Amino acid sequence: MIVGTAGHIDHGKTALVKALTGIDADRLQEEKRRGITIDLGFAHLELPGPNGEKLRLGFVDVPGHERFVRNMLAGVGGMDVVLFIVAADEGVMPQTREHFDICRLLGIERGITVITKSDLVDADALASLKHEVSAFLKDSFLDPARAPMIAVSSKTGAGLDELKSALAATAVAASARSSDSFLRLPIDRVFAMKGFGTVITGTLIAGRVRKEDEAQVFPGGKRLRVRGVQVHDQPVDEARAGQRTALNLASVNKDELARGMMLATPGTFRASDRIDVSLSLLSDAKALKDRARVHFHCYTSETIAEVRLHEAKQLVPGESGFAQLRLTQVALLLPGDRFIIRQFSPVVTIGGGMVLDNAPERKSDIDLLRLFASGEKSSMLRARIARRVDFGIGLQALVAETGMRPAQIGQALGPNVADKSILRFGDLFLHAPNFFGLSSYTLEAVAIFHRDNPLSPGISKEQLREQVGLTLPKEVFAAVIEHLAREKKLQFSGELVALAGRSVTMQDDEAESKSTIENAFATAGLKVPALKDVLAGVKVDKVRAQKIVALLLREGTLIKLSDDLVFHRDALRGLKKSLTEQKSKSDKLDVARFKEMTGISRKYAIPLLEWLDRERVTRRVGDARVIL
Ligand SMILES: Nc1nc2c(ncn2[C@@H]2O[C@H](COP(=O)(O)OP(=O)(O)OP(=O)(O)O)[C@@H](O)[C@H]2O)c(=O)[nH]1
Ligand SMILES: [Mg+2]
Repeated sequence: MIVGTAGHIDHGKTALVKALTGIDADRLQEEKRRGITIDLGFAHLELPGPNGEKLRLGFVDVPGHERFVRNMLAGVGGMDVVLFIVAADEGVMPQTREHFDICRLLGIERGITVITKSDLVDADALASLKHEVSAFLKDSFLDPARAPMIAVSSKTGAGLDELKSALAATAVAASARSSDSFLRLPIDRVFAMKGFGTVITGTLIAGRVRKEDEAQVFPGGKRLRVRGVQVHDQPVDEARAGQRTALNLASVNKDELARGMMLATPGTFRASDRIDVSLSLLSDAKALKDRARVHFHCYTSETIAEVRLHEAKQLVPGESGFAQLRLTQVALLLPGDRFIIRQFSPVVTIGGGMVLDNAPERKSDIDLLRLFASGEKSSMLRARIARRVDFGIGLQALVAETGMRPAQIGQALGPNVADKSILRFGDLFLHAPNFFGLSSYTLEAVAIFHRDNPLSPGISKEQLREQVGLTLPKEVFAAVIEHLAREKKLQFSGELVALAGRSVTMQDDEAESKSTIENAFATAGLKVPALKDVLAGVKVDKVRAQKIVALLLREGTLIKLSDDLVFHRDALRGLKKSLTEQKSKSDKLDVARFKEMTGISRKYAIPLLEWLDRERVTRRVGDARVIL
């Protein structure tokens, strides 16, 4: 669990962390000198839980100064519980409001309101301040009706014990981050350590990381190896979600890494430069115009984004809507990630929201975004499949789009695959209506082919795929034609696809020509006529005559040895048979003896012998052949 501070400058955040943990989270020289926090500070504390268990809490202390809100934003993303701090002598101040807005917009669910410096005011003043703060927090996650409000003094120690037990109870009630999901670690510090090399730190927001693991850093995608893992300055075998984590990394230079990058499970995710989001504007912000530029903050990353509003020309203060953010710098973002936007200039927090889609289509669909926002997993997955229409979507891409584990996806889609509303081919998912649409389109394409090519027994699979759509994934096309074959709508013969039950339809003159050609070769034996002479004698035109020859070749009635040399199947069968019978008499066969035996000319003898070699009836040995 990560406990974080929030609140106005000088309200005693760092002093409180020190009073609770004994650790001074102001680690920079300049911070000590100026007496203010500039960047994130870290501490940790072990507390007895309400049921006697040991709670290990990591602390992130943030700066209150308005100029360092961006540093505050880099720390707040990993917080599970916030200590919301208001000084008793000052009450609600500008960054009290801004930090409160940020916590709300980020959807932080648990917290404790801590009134600090209670030693500086009397009981009456404290009571009226509590009243003021309660009114301020009304209806929020910190509303005193549901979250504790405790007055403390870091100076005298008053209220600290009460705060510790409230903290233990709150931490136990907060839901733990998932260690079972893929690793994501937003980097908040990078430094080089003598004898160690590059070290990064961050709050592990999801998954786990072990020594010797490989990880990938976004943006950039560089792969690195984890040499060592520490949690709260102690070496450990494994760090888990919700822990402050330091990693010693191999194969990377300090200069290649920076705050804002994210370490993740390798080979799983893609960085995006466009995200569809739900966006809320604070009620005291100015209206947000379509195409406005804003500062975008998510976890430790920040970049400039252009807002494209999906529903209106502007977003009114206090309202929410769907938008696309076009990021200047790509980032690894997943649905459910919360972010903050700040006005381009002057820089103040104006709103925030949630990532809904890291792989938007060219044109975003509001109904789809509404569905994504609802958070219902299996209908969200179905919609992600359906929007890829005929192409379907692979498991890998679904993982990258959702951050869900492959097994989780398989499980969530199980009922849909079972009732065949979603079809699964290997790792590819397709929406059933698209599949059936493709099937009837394919069937139609085959029918059209038959209509245009009555003398052809079928269309080749490759040609059919071109007809249906070359960009279609191979698996989808294969699944479609196999499905149609199972349904007995298509039949295959080798590479050819035909409508089931379909045979070549011939007109009378074509049928007559077919037998003329066949007879010419059947009666010629091995002394075959030239093909063109045979074709010259048929009734049909040249184009149709060629098609009939192609048909005879495909059927196997005629066999082609070279361009103008064609034999009837029976003649070649006879030749093979007589050669096999010759075998016992003499196993050597030269061209002269072959000619004498078959009575054919040299012109035909050579191609025939070569054909016999190919057919493994004979094998060439020097100038002669052996019969096999
Ligand atoms: N009397 C009194 N003084 C306090 C108490 N807590 C903090 N202070 C003083 O208030 C000043 C500011 O305290 P910090 O803890 O640095 O305040 P902060 O909220 O961390 O300030 P930033 O990090 O700069 O936003 C210091 O001089 C503290 O000694 C308290 O409970 N009682
Ligand atoms: Mg401080």
